[in-house]
Amino acid sequence: MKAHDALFIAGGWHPATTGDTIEVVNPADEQVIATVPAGGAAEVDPAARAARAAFPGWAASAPAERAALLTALRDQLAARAGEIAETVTAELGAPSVFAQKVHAALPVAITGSYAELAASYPFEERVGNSTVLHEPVGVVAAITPWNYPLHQITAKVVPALAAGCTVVLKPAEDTPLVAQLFAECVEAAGLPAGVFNLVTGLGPVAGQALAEHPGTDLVSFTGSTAVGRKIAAMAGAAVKPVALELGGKSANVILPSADLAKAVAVGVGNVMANSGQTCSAWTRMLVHTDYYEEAVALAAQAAAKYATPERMGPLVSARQRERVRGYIERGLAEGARLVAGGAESPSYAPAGYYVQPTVFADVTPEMAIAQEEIFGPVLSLIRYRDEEEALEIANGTVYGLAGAVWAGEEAEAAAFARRMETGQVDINGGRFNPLAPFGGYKQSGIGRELGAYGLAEYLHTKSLQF
Ligand code: TXE
Repeated sequence: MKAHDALFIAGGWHPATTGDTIEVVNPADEQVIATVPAGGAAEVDPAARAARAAFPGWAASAPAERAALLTALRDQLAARAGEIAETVTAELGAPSVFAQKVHAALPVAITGSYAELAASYPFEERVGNSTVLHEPVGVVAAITPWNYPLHQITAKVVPALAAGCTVVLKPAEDTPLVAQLFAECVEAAGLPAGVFNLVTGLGPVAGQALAEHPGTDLVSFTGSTAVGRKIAAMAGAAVKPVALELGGKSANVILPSADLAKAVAVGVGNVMANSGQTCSAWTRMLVHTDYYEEAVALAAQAAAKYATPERMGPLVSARQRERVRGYIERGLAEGARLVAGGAESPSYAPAGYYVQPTVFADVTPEMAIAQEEIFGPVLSLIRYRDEEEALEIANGTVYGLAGAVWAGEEAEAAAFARRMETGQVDINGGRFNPLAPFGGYKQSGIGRELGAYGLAEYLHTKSLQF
């Protein structure tokens, strides 16, 4: 795996001052595949200054010009999709088909959608006797996680650039290689120097220095609730706006009129995708008591089909595997019934941070496995007696990121979805829409990503009265 021993600042690759490095490990075989620089405050500062210096010119550029450059960036990402997929497989462990279809393809679609939006967005509107201007907020500090490493980068960086902001990115230390590839694509697309800067490094060092830097005007963070809370507290003290995409514990509500077999099969697939490392995953399956045992049997069968390295990769790190195993053991200790998988390593994976696709039945709403984000391939089936109880359980966590509802008629499912305290609900399976807003209610976060909603996060609103 090719890696840069440098950071991308002010349009060029520069070595880190300390010489500190981070080892990148392939989670499928536990081998070190590359090292990248571990930047700190000494690297964040010039990156933030470069972004500041580039801001006036980029902010004043015509939206059509930014659109053209983002189209060029999309083309670069598309041209290098194979290499991107291989890189995500190497540093995250994603099976190659999933890496191609999701990890490499989604960022191309999203970058394309913002290239179009940049050209058509109403940056200026007339409201009565006022002209309302939507102006870029300035220098954006983007801090991203490892679970969908390139998607998380494009979902922040591209709308920020479309809005006219400049960016310093601190990607997750587990998956810095695809971030370096992204920087190469930015360079090749011909974006002006300093508009995008990359500082690889550790969260509490480079991440914190970036979030706290007085030269960054907004922090956009995706990751754990614990770190999100720290960033929000720091930003609160500095009166700096934040956008936070945090955890989830989404409910998949299967109403009695639904096609049970389909709802269970799609629901299990949703949880097992990306080895369960998806913030929006439908980790709680809510089934009416009359259909409950049938759903348990279907879910156990469906989960067993994911127990191959081609269908399910490892978790990202040894630390993440320990977290997930801890939750499986906690589920057993709390009295949940294990119907598929378990905490032991799967027999097909002698090395690597694998866990088995796991299903728990007889989960009650107050159990830790029904309340806390596990971030692994673990599904909890919860029983309900009537719709009101289903709603209470669905809304009964501190999170509210996503969810699903299944019913015989879409209208019935949608009526239930309207009462859910959550940011995005798939009706009878739904279909991904890159223009639809994505983000959380309650402790799942602040702000929205994707589409015009994601672009608006990076804009100030100014009004001129006539
Ligand atoms: O996240 P962290 P971790 C959840 C999921 C997972 C758990 C832990 O439940 O099991 O979080 O994952 C940077 N100041 N999600 O430990 O630490 C860090 O370098 C500034 C949900 O990997 O929050 C990385 O770039 N930045 C999730 C990013 O924050 C800091 C995706 C995320 O890492 C920092 C990932 C600090 N003090 C995990 N400390 C989702 N919502 O999709 C760390 N970072």
